[in-house]
Amino acid sequence: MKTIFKSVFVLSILATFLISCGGPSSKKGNKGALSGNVAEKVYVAPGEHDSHYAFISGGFSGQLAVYGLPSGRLFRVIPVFSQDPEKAYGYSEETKPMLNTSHGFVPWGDSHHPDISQTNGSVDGRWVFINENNTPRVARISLKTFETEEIIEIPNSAGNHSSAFVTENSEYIVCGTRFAVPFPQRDMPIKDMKGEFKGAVTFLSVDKDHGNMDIAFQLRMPGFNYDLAHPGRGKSHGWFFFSTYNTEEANTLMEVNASQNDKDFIAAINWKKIEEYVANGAGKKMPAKYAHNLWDDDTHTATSTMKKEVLVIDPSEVPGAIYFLPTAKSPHGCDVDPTGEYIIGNGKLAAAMTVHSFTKMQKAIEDKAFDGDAYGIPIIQFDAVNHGMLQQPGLGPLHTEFDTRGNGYTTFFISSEVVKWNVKDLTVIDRHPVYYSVGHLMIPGGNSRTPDDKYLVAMNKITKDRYLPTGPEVCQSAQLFDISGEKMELLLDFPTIGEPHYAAGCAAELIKDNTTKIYRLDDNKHKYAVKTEAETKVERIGNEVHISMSMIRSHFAPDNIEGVQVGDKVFFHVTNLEQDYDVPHGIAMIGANTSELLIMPGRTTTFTWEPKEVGVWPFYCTDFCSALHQEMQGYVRVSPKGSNVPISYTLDDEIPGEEL
Ligand code: K7E
Ligand code: CUA
Repeated sequence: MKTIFKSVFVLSILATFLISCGGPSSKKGNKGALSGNVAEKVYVAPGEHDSHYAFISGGFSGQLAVYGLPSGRLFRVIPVFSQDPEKAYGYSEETKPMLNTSHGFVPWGDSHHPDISQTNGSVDGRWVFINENNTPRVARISLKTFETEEIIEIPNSAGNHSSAFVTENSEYIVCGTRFAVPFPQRDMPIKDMKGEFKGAVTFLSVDKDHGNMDIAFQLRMPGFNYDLAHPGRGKSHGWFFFSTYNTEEANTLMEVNASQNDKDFIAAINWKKIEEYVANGAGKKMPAKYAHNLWDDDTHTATSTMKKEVLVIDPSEVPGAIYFLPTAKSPHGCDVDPTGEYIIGNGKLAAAMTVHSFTKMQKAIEDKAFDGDAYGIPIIQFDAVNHGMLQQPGLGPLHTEFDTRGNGYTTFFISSEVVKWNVKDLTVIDRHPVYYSVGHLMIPGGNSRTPDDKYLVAMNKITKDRYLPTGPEVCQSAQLFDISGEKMELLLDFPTIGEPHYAAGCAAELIKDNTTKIYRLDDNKHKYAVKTEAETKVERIGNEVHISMSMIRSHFAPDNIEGVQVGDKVFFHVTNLEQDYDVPHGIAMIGANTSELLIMPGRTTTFTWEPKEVGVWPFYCTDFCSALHQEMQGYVRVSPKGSNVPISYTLDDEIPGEEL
């Protein structure tokens, strides 16, 4: 009863705060913050570079946006899980396979947690991984090209939320299901879920050289909701920690251990030990259907392969590899400090935050200091694993990041603040309001042994009066803090695209000198690539017309095409012959139901057009590429179906390649 009362109390506080958006929101702005001194700290002079990259998730936009810090300037939106007509992602024939799933072509996704690949416990700037929550997937984005190179679907999962967090040598990326579901899926009464539904926790392996992902194994965990996760590091490398919530199953657990019923669990998973079990034959291959989509940088084309089975392991097969750590209450974030010693449960509905000790955990396992089990998984006694509680830190803790000086920084959604505290001593050092209802926060190099002690970005759900109004929907926003001193200093507000759930950041040096500037034409192995204008051509195959076209400042070859008929399906395979940095061309065709193409130097891309009316129809370059950009245009003549106008094509009245 007492527990229920407490929950109701906390929930009603939550409701009150949500309605009034109280606390700091009632105070107007923070005008003093932008004194000259502070403005200088975020001022990046024209032509200068920012010192850090920030990759901020787009949430329901499905994408990942790239910002500079400290300026907060938006550089690019990388399309990942959603179609993007600006870049033709998910529209061009080459990129459509990236969005294939076991449910067919899915044009949208919900991206949450980006994480940068790591080597020796530090971010290495090679790839960003990011999860998709709705149709469970994980994507890998190249930090050379800033393009999505791979997407793998996660079977037996539903709401891939505790993902895509990376271990300290990028051995694995994890995916924990947010929703417990029948595993494998089947038709069954929902009311019988208890004990019947399961929670898939999936480990994706990452190829050391190319980053390619594969499902190494999938744990069929009890049917809790696996909300967030972080890897062990340093001394706890080899372990992964997942927060869980789910009231229904918590009620079931009351039978297992009645004294723990106001706590959920952090699941501690020893993946190194599970690797050994797998090497010795643990697990069963189970039928499953999931898409694995891979971009090929030689052919400039993605392929989608439907995979058919997955290695499933039940916890009973791997004794000594999985434990539950009781954690107050309905924890959201599950965070591990840079030393790997402290595991923090951000209990949304708890008055105090749980800090567990890895050293104590190991001792407790050795001593078998257990408090029963949940579905066969030992529950470690709370006092045997708990380092201590951070008392009264704020209301509604969600996420914690760290610096290298022993401090944690936690966001409080309800009291709208970031709180700095000493992780070992469990003392609050500083608190600073944010505007408003903060979710995640990010310190560049977070989720590693070597976070950067300079900046902190708070990602806020509500903006209210912070910016010029834009109708009922106000943009979401991020706030930049300087954390180099004892007190946090608010430096800057900047708007974000979509909902910023989480972000990953690193020093610009790690990335900026490795960036791809062009694609070498000589290396282009696209089936319809042309290396010179002489190779361009137009071919009819039944009712398909394939145009192998080139583009270079400032014309298309060919630029006049005849012999196309109503009812044809016309493929524009277009190669950008430029070999200079930053000279893309675009191409758009009147009435095409796809999008324009934006084609980088040396690359070949395809769109389709199905002309519905006879006439002479123009196409043009969509990217202002030279002083003669407006002249970069051409025509396609469309004749009636069955017409005897032959296929012909020219540039300046000549067939391309002849006497040009
Ligand atoms: Cu927004 Cu990490 Cu999906 Cu918390 S989650 S806020
Ligand atoms: Cu090419 Cu504009």
